[in-house]
Amino acid sequence: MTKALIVIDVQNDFCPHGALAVSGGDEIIEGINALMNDAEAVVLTQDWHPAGHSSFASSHTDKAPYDLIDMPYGDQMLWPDHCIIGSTGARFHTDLHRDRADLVIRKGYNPQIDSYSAFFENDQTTPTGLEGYLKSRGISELVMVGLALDFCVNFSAVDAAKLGFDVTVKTDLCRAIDLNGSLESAMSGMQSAKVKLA
Ligand code: VGL
Ligand code: ZN
Repeated sequence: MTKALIVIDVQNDFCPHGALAVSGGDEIIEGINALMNDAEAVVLTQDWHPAGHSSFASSHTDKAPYDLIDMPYGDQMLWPDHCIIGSTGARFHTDLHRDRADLVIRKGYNPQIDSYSAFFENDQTTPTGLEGYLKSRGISELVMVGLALDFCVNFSAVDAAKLGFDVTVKTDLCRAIDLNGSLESAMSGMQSAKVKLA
């Protein structure tokens, strides 16, 4: 089997001092760099939002970060402004060996739709192109790591499993946001989708 390492959103805004800091987000980078040697392909994802993105609480009146709103495609959690295109916060953490990437896939650039998953936007239908890239390279096995375990890693892993990839999430090389039980439901959702948790 040809294997790819998929590194989700190891960006400054998800690391300590970032706009949407995930606790311990920078602790996983050394281990992720080491794993890059074990895969035939390395894909990095980058959360990449225009200013005023619809997933930002600041884009709505009377809303605060972590409120839920109803979007045409379903529930959407609102976030602090983060990963704005071209900003320092959107850059990969400097310790990440980003020069090792075969492909960088950016997501969340559509102002009206958020995109947690590396495969589909949150409408669950608009593809990012990653499936085609991996399948045309003959890649069937994915190892996923990164930030945040309960949001972008979770959505990416479940979509990948539904698309027929053999998916393993290395949870020790992930960190979670863990809001209102989001970590627990992500773990059970990944298990039901036949994602391997290692
Ligand atoms: C993420 C919330 C908003 C993530 C991205 O990378 O998990 N979470 N945008
Ligand atoms: Zn985002």
